[in-house]
Amino acid sequence: MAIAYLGLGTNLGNKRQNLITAAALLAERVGDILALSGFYETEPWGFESDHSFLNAAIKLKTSLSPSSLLAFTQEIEIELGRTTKSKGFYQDRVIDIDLLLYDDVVLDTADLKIPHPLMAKRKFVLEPLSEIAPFVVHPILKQSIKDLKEQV
Ligand code: PH2
Ligand code: MG
Ligand code: MG
Repeated sequence: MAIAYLGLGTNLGNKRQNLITAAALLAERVGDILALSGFYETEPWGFESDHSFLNAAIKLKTSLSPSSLLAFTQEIEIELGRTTKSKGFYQDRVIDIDLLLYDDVVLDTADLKIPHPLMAKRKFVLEPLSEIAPFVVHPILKQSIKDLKEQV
């Protein structure tokens, strides 16, 4: 069993419902949800949009490997109506589920990088994550999530 942390974001449709549905499908298919953060309204980061985001973080206990976990999260994104993946630029989306941390695993493949390469730069990730994992240490930066949050 592994402990994984996921970041969820949505800025289209019924955002609250999108997060709740995504969490329910994750609980059904990928493992037990051990913690769910509050929902944070955030401004679009890295692109211009009239639609604000709702962001959250989830702590999950799973027997899936990182790549299987990625496959399940991508399937859930598509089921919830996600049409396009960001390719070089960001776009509005119904749901985005990002794999942030997976135990102390460091992985750098074409399809999947863990920890999420941009997590330490993103307040919309660190704020919900530090609510449920303040003392978890980033396996590359060797700093706690709480400390990282205070630096962005
Ligand atoms: N996700 C992005 C890019 N920008 N901004 C906010 N506020 N929330 C997000 O989830 C988000 C973003 C890429 O996945
Ligand atoms: Mg993302
Ligand atoms: Mg994503």
